[in-house]
Amino acid sequence: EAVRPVVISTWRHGLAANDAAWKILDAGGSALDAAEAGVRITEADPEVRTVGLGGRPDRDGIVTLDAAIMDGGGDCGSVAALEDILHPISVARRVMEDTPHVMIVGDGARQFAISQGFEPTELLIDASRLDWEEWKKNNPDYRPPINVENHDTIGLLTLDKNGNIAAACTTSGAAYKYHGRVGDSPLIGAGLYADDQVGAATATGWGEAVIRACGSFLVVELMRQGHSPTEACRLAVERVIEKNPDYREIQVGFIALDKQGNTGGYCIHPDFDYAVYTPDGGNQLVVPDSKL
Ligand code: SD4
Repeated sequence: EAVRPVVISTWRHGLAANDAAWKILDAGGSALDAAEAGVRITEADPEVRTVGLGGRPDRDGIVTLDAAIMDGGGDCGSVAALEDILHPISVARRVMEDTPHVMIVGDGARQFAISQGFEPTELLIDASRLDWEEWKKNNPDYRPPINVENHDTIGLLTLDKNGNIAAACTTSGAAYKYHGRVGDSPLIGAGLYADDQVGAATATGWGEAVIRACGSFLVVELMRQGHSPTEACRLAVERVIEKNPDYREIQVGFIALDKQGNTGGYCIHPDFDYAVYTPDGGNQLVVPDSKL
């Protein structure tokens, strides 16, 4: 018996994103519209210091954003290293729908966004600028920190009343990264993947480790082979561990949704949580099992 609709998203800030996505699904809207609307809440929230407005800058003090969106039919769009635009997820959707391309980066992405009517906005808030100035003082070697806290992307997966699936992922990336660094989040198959035949997955944590394992694609393929969402996430974390000998220093978490509406997640370190919205359970925070 399939459960519909369903929304699942990463971290505690996923609760507010789920609410926005749920409104659309409950009214009969599409998985794709709901995924976009959900993560726009997080992008616009300056209290979330890892996504959109208020996101931590790179080591040069510049906020650069990565985002991607995918529908279960296979269509997808993404932007990376985008500056000055409040809603990168909506720019990613325009790349998907209004260009022959999948991915546009850097200054080209900014120009594309402006040509589509997006207004340039200052994304660096005072609190994030002050943190960065403090970080610079204490890090004369000017290298981004690798640790278990440097994360909190929002990735959000939706299943609509018609059984269609979508995924969205948006982030300011690793704090104090090299200028121009791109993480897993805007890479189709790494930061997210969706397939109406199977389900969808998204990742959070140290993006380099997720990229090495093609993380989200791997989760979906494991579900295709018959694994439950949680088991698929656990096996993908095992693969990440194989490919990243430094895994004790980093966090990686996956969440997944299958086409029947089952959800799950798994991570390396125990500090990860995610939000699930179902017709029976309402909107709830879930703490998954972890490797360590
Ligand atoms: C990245 N996966 O850019 C993202 C980081 C993250 O908040 O989860 N950031 O590596």
